[in-house]
Amino acid sequence: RYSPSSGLRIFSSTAIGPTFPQFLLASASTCTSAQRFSTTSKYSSENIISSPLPEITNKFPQLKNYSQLYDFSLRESDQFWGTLGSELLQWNEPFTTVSRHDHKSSTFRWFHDGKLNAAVNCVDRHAAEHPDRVALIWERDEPGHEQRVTYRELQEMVWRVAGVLTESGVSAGDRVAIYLPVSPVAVATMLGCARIGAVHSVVFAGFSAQALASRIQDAGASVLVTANSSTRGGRLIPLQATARAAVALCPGVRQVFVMPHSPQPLELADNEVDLERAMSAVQTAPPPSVQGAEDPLFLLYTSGSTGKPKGLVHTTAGYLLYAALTHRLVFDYKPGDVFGCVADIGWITGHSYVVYGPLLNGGTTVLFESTPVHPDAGRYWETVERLRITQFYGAPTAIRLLLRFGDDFVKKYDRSSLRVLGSVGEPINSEAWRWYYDVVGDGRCTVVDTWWQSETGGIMIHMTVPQRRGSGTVLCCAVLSDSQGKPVYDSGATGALCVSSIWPGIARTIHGDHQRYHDTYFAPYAGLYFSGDGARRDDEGYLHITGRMDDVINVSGHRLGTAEVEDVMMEHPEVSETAVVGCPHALKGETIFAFLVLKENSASPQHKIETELRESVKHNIASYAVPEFMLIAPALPKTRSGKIMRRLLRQIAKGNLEDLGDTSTLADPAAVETVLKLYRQMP
Ligand code: 6R9
Repeated sequence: RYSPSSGLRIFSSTAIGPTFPQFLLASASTCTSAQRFSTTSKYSSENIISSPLPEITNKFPQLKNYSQLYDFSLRESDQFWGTLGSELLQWNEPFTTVSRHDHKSSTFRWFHDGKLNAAVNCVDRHAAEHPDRVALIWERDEPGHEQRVTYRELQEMVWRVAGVLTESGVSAGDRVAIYLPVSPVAVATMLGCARIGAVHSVVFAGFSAQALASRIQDAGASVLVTANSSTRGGRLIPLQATARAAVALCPGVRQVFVMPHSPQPLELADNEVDLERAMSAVQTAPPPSVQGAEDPLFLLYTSGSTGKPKGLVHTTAGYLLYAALTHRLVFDYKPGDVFGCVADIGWITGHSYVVYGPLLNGGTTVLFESTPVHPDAGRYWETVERLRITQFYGAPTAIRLLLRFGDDFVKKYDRSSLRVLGSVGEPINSEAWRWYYDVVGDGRCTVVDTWWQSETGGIMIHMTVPQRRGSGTVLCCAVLSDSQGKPVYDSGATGALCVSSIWPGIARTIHGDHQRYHDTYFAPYAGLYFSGDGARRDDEGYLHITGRMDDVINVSGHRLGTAEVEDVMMEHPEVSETAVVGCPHALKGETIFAFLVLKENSASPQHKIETELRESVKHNIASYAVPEFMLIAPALPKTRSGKIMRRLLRQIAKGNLEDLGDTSTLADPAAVETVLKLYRQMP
């Protein structure tokens, strides 16, 4: 029996770690993994993922099926990862030690005495073997203008960017900020950094100048790479203007490279250089820098539960191995495939499954610059037909949007090239899952829901339909933990979603704040990595993700800390208190509801203040962070110790006005009555 109704589920046999022997789980489960792997249903698929990989099975011939391999990966972790590390990556100096972890200080190291170069692994080794294979297909904003870049061409681009950066004084360990649309030059810049050992920090090109500036400052980047503008969904986005406003706040930036991305002639200020020109002037490519396995490869900022975004640090070999392996396993990648992940490179999904995973595997990857509805709701599927995409990887928010436009936009395009449909970023609801499976995939493709995070580097849990043959699921060990950090295996149990061992792709630290890294991920549950998500185990032992347990909300698959929005609104001179919560939204998954209290002396009309607040959030963070609802009240409900009762506000924002739970700890019950009254008056 399989019901796709509750988002992601995983095989429970995969949901254990080396520290928690399998029998613990088996005792709570009535059905063996062998039975589970053989389950069939309406949603079972003939066209199943056929992993394990030959690379793995050849190395471990004694392992007969996936679940044996999985157990082995936990029991003999170093042997497993060590073999794959030598097999899938090209090393300048081989490693002698697979893992060396210090749990007390949350210091984790993989392959630490090995040496390699990430760009060589992604590009040069493939350019040597199959120079004319297409590495990138740039699907530009306007359909029908795709551009193909072969491995030889990408190699030359990477060399040239590396040359430009070296000539401008960037060297190994320096941070380079990238504020570019999804494009070949963005990929070449990421890898150009990697070639010379510089650390890239890609900032989503939808972020505001303020948000860009704070990320540049936190990273200590001295160079920024941007474009004059870009177009998305037919709309011009003035990147250079935003970049200038950001750089004005960052005295540490000495040079800005501007890619002429749109046809308008470039206008350059003193500190700006035409990137294209600089690239063509490069005479010799700098040699690849031989990097330590644990040298940082990139920084990526993500929201946490406090106001300040965290600069996650991903290091070289472990991240690369994990991205490469999960890309092959989860998506059943085979040579000749055209991999279509439509994420922006500004997010971890773009890093791991637009850029690193597919290129490490010598694959062809699509760079999707447009939106799901430009010029109409058939865009994804028209692109699938034209580019013959074999794996499509997108977000539930887009699927929910598209299904409203009806089936015709899908059916008029040939989707016979597709084998796998992936979902990422948020829970996929039942309606969206069915439509993805039945309509987009014609009931023929494997739908794979993937749970992971910026912190994990790659996919941690994946659920396909129940399969006939044992096939790939997770290579890590997700466990459900109770509040004491004890794993729970009972059906119906809810708890914190944790990981019980250290995998190669985990972010190693938060830039400049290792204590925060330790406190956020390892302090809450001793001996476990805490994801911040909650989960429930069902009768069959599958885990269902129930959502964030902290003050992080998920708007259209974008992570956003409520404190980030509150911090911005508190800057308004007439605001004295704010509480931002998430509330369910049919398309976006969650949307933002802001409760506000104004200062006593506030004299401006409320609608004016609201407009100013919206502008300010857009200006300081990004458009997707702008609250959809605002409620200005004379006071917010607080506990006697003075804490805003967010739980209560979450209920109100959801419209659950009757069942507000225990309000006995409220300092002033009248405050909640007034908030309720105002809520009922909202349009
Ligand atoms: C890859 C990515 C991570 C958070 C994560 C969780 C949510 C991601 C999910 C999912 C339910 C899935 N999330 N995938 N929730 N089902 N398949 O999205 O990284 O931007 O860091 O967000 O997204 O809450 O903790 P990131």
